[in-house]
Formats: sequence, structure tokens, C-alpha cells
Amino acid sequence: MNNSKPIALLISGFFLIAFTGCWDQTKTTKPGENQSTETKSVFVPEFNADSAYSYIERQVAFGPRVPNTAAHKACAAWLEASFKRFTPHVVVQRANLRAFDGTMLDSRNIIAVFNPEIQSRVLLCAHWDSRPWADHDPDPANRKKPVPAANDGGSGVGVLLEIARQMSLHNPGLGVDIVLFDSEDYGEPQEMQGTNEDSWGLGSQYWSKNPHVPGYTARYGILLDMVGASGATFTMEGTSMHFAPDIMRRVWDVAHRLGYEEYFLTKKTGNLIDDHVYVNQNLRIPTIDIIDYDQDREKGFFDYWHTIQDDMSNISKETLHAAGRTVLTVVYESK
Ligand code: AHN
Ligand code: ZN
Repeated sequence: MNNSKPIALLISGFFLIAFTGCWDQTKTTKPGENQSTETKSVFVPEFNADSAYSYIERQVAFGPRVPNTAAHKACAAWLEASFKRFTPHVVVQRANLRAFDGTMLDSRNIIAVFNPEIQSRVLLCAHWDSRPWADHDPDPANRKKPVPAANDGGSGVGVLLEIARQMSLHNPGLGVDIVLFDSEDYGEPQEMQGTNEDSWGLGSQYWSKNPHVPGYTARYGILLDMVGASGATFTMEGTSMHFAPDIMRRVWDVAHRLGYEEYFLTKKTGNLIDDHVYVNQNLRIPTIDIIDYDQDREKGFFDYWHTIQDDMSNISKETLHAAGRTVLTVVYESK
């Protein structure tokens, strides 16, 4: 038997594995060039939603990643090891952070750095911790239980791990920092008439005052929060529009070009307190929040927000694909 066929298959298989993605054509108008447009071709790897989904499953399998628990420590170790498969430059920033109720949270911001030598950088972030109390559960008996946090926590991390994997296979050619914030979701429960706005986002408050590189800056930042529920709607959230309207429009333009207008709504909504607030305020990096939020819905956030039903059954690969492909395209087009 002629054995050149298996070799040819092997070779084409290699190209398939190594070079899946597409060349997209972007028209850019350069300021000061008399409106002349240039078309540039940029390679964007394919975002694998199955992979992102499995990264969420892995996190959820640890149990709720509530600070000061064994599940939290084990997941931190797994996140660090995962990043180390994709880049040699991984930083785990540990800090004891004081919660609104005085509890000291053994917190870890987990950071992956790509192309540390390149000055032109972008920031991608999400929180990885789980809320200790399902205080919005319809059943009062569940409100002291922790949240499985598949969507509110797991989804943004799953998407960013897949983006990290793609960047390890195809160098984006610019600096990228992925920061997974800890202790975002330990905010004051509503029944305590929570008005303590700074009780949320403790990890991002710490990192934005103590970045992993002194004097750290980036051209822009994108925060991913609750990007996995089926039927998600990402609106133009007020804090993002206040600090980073140009970035928001650029991301929404890309999403619409890719056909995701059902997810990325051209609708302005109210201001949220989330990790991007502190990145904007303390580091002055224009940072948007891609978040499943619409104040005209009953809950504002997705249906199972801060309930014990925020589990894998609600995670949609289509939604992960929409969010992940959009962010990956924006990053590669930033070169
Ligand atoms: C408030 O509810 C004040 N902010 C939303 C931040 C958040 C909670 N993101 C995920 N969980
Ligand atoms: Zn939350």
C-alpha cells in the first residue's frame, strides 16, 4: 500500500489544527489622511466555544469558589497552571482584603502576560470568585448557600482562557494582559440595605492600586461579566459609555459585523459598579464592561443571577461564541 496518503493527511491535519481562523478585511480610516481608507488584512484565530464551555465546567466542578474555602484555593491553582500552559509569564498576586463585614479574604488576582516586551498593550479581565450567598434566590432557604457561579464568574474566565489558548497558538503581535480578579462578588447583601458601593470588586480595587507592573498602562480594557447565559443581552452600560465610549462603539461595531446584533444591543443602560470602575478611576485605562444587563428586564441581570441555579444548565455555547469571537477579533485587529 502506498503510504503517502496518510502522510498527506497528517500534514493537512497539521495545517488544519495550526491555522484555523480567518483573514478578515478591515477598513480603517486614518485621521489626518483626508478620509482615505486603507484595507488591511488581519488573521484572527477561530474561537472554540466547546473549549470555553469545558473551562467553565472545570471551574464549576471545584464547587463555589468562595474566598477562604478549599474550592477557591484549588481553583486558583488550576487557573495558574492553565495560564502557564499558554504563556511563561504568569503572576499570582496575593492579598488579604477586608470585606464589608470585616472578614479578611485570602485573595488572589491571577495574571497572564503575553508579549511583555511590547509597549502597545490591551487589557482583558473578568472576576473568578463566586458569591458566598445566593441572596436573590426565590427560595429563602437557599439564600445563605453559595452560588455555583457558572455564568457569574465562570463564563468570563472560560472565554478568557480560550482566548489565552488561541494567543499561545497564534501570536497576536501586541501586548495582552489577562487579569482574573478575585473577591469581586463579596458585596454587601441587599437585605442589609447595601449602599456600600465599594464592597464589590475588592480584587480589582487592589490590582488597580498595585498593578503587577509598576506604572502599568494599556490602550484600552475589556471586562467580561456574565457572558454565558442563553439569550444574553449586552447593552451599552453607562459607566463604560462614560469612561470609554470609543472602545464601546468599536467593540459593538465588530460584534455587528460578525452578525451578533441580537446579543450586542445598541441600547444605553444605567451605570453599574463592577471591576471596570476601578480600572477606569485608578489607572485611567478606558475600560468597558461586556455584561448581560438590561434594566428593563425583571432582574436587570440574567434570570438566575445570585441564585443557586447559576449552573451549567444555563450556559450557552452560542453566547460564549458571540462574546469570545468578538473580543478575539477586536484584539487581533488592534495590532
Ligand atoms: C452590583 O450589583 C452593585 N454590581 C454588579 C457587580 C457584579 C456582581 N457582577 C457580578 N456580580
Ligand atoms: Zn455576582
